[in-house]
Amino acid sequence: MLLEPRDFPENFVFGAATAAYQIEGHQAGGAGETIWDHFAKNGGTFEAQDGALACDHYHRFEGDLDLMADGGFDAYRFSFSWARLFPDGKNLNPEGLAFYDRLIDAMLERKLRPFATAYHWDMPQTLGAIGGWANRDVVNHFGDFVGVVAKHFGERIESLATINEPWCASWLSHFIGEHAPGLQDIAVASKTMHNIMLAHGVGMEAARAETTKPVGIVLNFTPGEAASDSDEDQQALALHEAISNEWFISAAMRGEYPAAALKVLEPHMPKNWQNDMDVISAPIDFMGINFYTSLKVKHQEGDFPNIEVVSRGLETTDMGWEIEPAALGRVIVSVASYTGELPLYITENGMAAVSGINDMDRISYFKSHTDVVAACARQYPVKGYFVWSLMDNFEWALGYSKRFGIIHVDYDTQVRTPKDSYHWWKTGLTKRA
Ligand code: IFM
Repeated sequence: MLLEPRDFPENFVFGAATAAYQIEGHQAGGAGETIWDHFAKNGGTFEAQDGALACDHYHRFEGDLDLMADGGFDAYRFSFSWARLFPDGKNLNPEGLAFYDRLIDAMLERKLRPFATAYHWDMPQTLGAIGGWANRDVVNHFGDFVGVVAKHFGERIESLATINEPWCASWLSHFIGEHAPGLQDIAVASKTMHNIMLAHGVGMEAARAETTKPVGIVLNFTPGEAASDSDEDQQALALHEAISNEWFISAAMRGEYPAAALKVLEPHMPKNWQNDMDVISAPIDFMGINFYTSLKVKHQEGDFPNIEVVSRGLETTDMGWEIEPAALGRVIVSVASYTGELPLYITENGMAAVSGINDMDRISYFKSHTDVVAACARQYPVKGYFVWSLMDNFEWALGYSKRFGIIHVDYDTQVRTPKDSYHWWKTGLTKRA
């Protein structure tokens, strides 16, 4: 049941991941209102909770980084808050720059390699108010933000991902309506599905102009299987795959959107979207894979998208997500069929649990998933793995009700307590020395 680092290739990177809005505490340091503050205020989150204080990482990052370094991790995957750096979407906040200077210096002092993400969902509300990702101007503001990040921090970070999980920032937020801004509008959602990928492309250009470090994107994958061989169930599966998984990787790697999804989305997409595909598919240096779960789907009568998720009776996490480690292997094989020799990183993997400090269930989750990663890394260019998450944090629409951390956070006192899973990682990783 132990982590065996010698099962992984030499120089394999082990890290822990977080995201700015989920941990920093947005009330500090002159950050602007984000689309999530706005969404929370309007009842979009559990008990209207928001990221105003979160884990107060803004003031406590040194202790958090000490825990990570002491746990034997090599790298920290973090994100730059857009609304901290550009509170109104347009003007730079020097306090924001100074904060990330301190944070990156503190990582480097501890020999933690900084793996950065530009957009992990904290869009300034001023830009949300003009349509967010449905408005092409916002894409240009995003390019300016990435340019500043790459210019100021570019040579001190290990790599920069433009966008984290574009499916969540587009479909989940504008069609399913679970994430900010909470819309359920196919016309708006279709525009965001394209514009978020254009933002990736524009972000790539802006970053390339300012840094020589690797630049890429982080996608989430939820592979499906069909409930039966019937045409209807197979179609449900094809649509699920096209919208959730293939849309983003196919655009970034091949400059094409999958036909099954395009058929539905195209009537609503921005005019002349085809002209953007070269920008969207400009070469990247790495691909990040976020993986949590897989699904069985069947046809559902009624409204589009006519997909019902059916239980396979597998064990579930506290998110209700079924646990199928082998599906991570299928994702790696499928991603590599698009990316070839490009370095791949498992940029997020982990589980929400109610088990508290003695989180044996989380240890089994990590063990079963890292075994799959180790096996795949013998055949595919998988270069690293990041635990989601370093510590309990603001789980978006579910507020603080779900705990993904390997470190427990008491939100009343901000006391951090490493869980058994933290010690499991530490025992495995420190063997390497
Ligand atoms: O907490 C999120 C993270 O921000 C993005 N990926 C999935 C995690 C768990 O839901």
